[in-house]
Amino acid sequence: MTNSWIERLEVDSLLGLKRFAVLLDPDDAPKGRDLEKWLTEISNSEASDILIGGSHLSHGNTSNLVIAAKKHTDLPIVVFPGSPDQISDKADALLLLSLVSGRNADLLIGRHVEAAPKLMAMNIETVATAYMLVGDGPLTTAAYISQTLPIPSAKPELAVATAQAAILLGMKLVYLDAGSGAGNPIPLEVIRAVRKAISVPLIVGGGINSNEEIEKAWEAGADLVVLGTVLEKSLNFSVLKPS
Ligand code: 1GP
Repeated sequence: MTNSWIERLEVDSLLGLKRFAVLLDPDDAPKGRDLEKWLTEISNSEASDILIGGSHLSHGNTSNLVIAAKKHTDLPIVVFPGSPDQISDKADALLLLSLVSGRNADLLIGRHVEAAPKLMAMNIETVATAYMLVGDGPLTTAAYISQTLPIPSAKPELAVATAQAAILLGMKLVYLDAGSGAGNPIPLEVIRAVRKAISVPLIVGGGINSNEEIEKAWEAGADLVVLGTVLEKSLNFSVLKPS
């Protein structure tokens, strides 16, 4: 029997069972009854997972949102932390992100050293994740906050070499992110090239706004597509329906 979140994603990836996750940003997520209604709607949708976290929080609290969300959904809740203070042992898993597209040592190993003693003392599944920002549109919060340059969209070979290096370093998952609210999603050629080069599960997110874009990302090789901004603005899945 497979129990861990990453094992289930690995199995789905092998079987070609495509998934999508809703990302809740603790700064912008609804509260109280609205949160309850939204989580019920997410649970009744075809969403497979809920991600919680953000690259920059002004007032939101990841741990509190995880606790609130757990009361209203049985979907797996995975922390997508922008910093060690977003760690929560109430979630089902935590993506231990290394920003391998950048050269900011703090986000490659520094924050992990800070977080490791806390994580080791917690009973939470951590998933070593190669987090890659890709894109050349307007500056995203993720690129600004991380003070890193994304991989250029027109250089799939750079994305491939970066993902391969991460796999050789033992990472279990690759997350290609155009950045929250990005003008353009990750180019399909980049998804295809990375998919061909690696066999671990592949997450794709950033700037995905429609069912058509979800399907295209899946067809190109994404196993799990993440939707944040588009649903956060409307709290309604009908915005994803083709017009
Ligand atoms: C951001 O991949 C996620 O890290 C989701 O992006 O908010 O643009 O959907 P959006």
